[in-house]
Amino acid sequence: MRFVALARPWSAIVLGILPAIAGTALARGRPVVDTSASPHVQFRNVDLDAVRWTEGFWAERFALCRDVTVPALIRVMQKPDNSASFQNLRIAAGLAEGKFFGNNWGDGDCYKLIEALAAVYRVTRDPQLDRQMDEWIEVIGKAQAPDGYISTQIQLTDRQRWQDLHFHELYNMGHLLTAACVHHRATNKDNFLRIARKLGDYLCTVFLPRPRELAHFCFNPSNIMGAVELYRTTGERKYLRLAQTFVDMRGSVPGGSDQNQAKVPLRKEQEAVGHAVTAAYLWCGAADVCAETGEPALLEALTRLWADVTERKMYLTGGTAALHTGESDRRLLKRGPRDSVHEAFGAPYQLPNRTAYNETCANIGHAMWNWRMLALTGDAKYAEVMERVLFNSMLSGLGVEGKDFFYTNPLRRVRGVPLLSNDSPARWPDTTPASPVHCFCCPPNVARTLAELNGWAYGVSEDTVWVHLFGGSTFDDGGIRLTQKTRYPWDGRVTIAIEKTPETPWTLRLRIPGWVQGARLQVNGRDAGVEVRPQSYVDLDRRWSPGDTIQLDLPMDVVLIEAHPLVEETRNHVAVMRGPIVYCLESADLPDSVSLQDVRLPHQPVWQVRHEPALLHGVTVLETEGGVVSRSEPSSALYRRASDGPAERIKLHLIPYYAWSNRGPSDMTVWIPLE
Ligand code: FUB
Ligand code: ZN
Repeated sequence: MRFVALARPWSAIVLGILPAIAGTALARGRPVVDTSASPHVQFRNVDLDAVRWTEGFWAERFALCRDVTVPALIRVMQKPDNSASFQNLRIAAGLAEGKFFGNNWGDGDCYKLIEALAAVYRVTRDPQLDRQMDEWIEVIGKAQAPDGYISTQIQLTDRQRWQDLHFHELYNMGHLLTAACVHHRATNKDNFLRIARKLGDYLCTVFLPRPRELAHFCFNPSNIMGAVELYRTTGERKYLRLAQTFVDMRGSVPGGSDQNQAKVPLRKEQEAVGHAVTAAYLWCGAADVCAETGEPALLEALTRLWADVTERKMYLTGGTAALHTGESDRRLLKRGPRDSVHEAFGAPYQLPNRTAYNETCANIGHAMWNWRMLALTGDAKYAEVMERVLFNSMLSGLGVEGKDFFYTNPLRRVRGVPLLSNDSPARWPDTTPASPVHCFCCPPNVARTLAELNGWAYGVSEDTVWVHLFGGSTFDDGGIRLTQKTRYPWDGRVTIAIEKTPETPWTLRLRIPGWVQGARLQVNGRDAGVEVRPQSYVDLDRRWSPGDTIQLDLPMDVVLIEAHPLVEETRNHVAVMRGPIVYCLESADLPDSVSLQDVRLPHQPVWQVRHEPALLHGVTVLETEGGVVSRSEPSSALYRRASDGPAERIKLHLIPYYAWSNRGPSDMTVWIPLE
């Protein structure tokens, strides 16, 4: 059977009607990650404008991103004293006077913002965004060296090219390549893509010969994703070879470090170690390569690492970096000393709450990787993790007002206890120059993710439309149009109406989340007659008619979660989830006289579930009764006689974890001790 929407450019290419023409800037597919011609994926991502959020949770976040986050970032990232600033590119372009300011990866963060603008523009067609992008692209073009190189932290200082991987040249360049491809797909313009090709050609001359001294080059490898996307946009296979080369070279000679996954070649790696952002970007890039080549060894390595992360090293929120600093803890690899690591995976089951690092970028990278693994395998377990991150550890990086940001995302906060590196007592606002963390990588990363998320929600394969994410939306690929209505994640009812359909049969493939019990699926008011298993995709295969409706009911019970007993920090604690949302207890919801440390949860709480539209931009809160322990001895004692148990009963009011720290400085905990 042929896929129904043959008019789309991607299907034409898949079917060989529209050959990819080497050397031309052919706008092939228009998704953010363009798998439209990738031979080794189970579904193809959809065009950015094929899906619109219409109402509800993700529509509200897209609007917040469009109306608040993106304008705030445009303003702050033009300030010369921001640690990621377009000013460096202006100086390199000869359009401004001054010295390089900021961190080594600021250019990359500017390109991420352009990517966010392009994705918003694809939906809104706001000419002001188009003009803003053109203005920046002109500057970037002028800043680019005649041979294609561009990285202002080198060009504006006395540093030489390719001397130190920590200078982040390839990180910056990788984000340029990706942003240029997304810009091209969003605008159909070539101005940024021309710069990207010139850069890609330069990188081919440097890296395709595989110079041994550059084996581990690049601390944070966004360049792999960028090179694959450039291949997908242009059809030029040398860019795919470039991406493969980056994967092959890393760890290929002695001297690399676990800190950035350069000690062991990826195909041989058994354990997730080191910096959680560099890991996620490496694995995303490798998954992109795999989508083009289908190489089994690469897929096996990624599958192995995914199991190590999700079975032993991931937080309940989907956050992935336990350590601010530490050592790479290897239980399987016996050779060599352990390496110092920071912002990194911990040992198996080492998941501290108050000192968790969980950088917003690492969490986003983890979601991006799971989205790619989902495409490679079609296995719902990856969508599960992707959604866990999106609702919890990605969104916690952004304040509910849309313009303040967390860099680290711990699962507990206790005021008065010293903060660790890059923690901040509250989200830092867009009005300060990257203070207090001097790093601006996370804000534009959140912005581009929210701007592009409509492109993650659905997928298409032959005669099949996949629904990965629930949210009020329309899907329209030319041949099929459907409307999804839901209040998810606050309510588990999802209604899909078929509005336009070909006369031939096709399959609607719906994701059933892993947390659900007793899901029901109906078509036109009658039981769909298919097995609805948690953590799977269920197929509705039939000849559809306009007006057909599908109703999926996902009961949203409040569930107590416990961790594996080897997670020391959560022994005898539970966390609370409802649907995909992880909840927390925040001091703002406790009487002043009660310390959050003293609160206990009963073993079988009775929950009241209430939606509060005016609280924290609209959240569903959970209420129950809990206990507060009394202290007969001073609470400052390191060790003391255990209390007899809770003395006082109080009402506990839990909010979604992502919404904490929006009501002033507070204590917060996800894991709560049991009575
Ligand atoms: O490597 C570039 C950025 O710096 C990463 O996104 C952050 O983790 C920080 O290390
Ligand atoms: Zn970051």
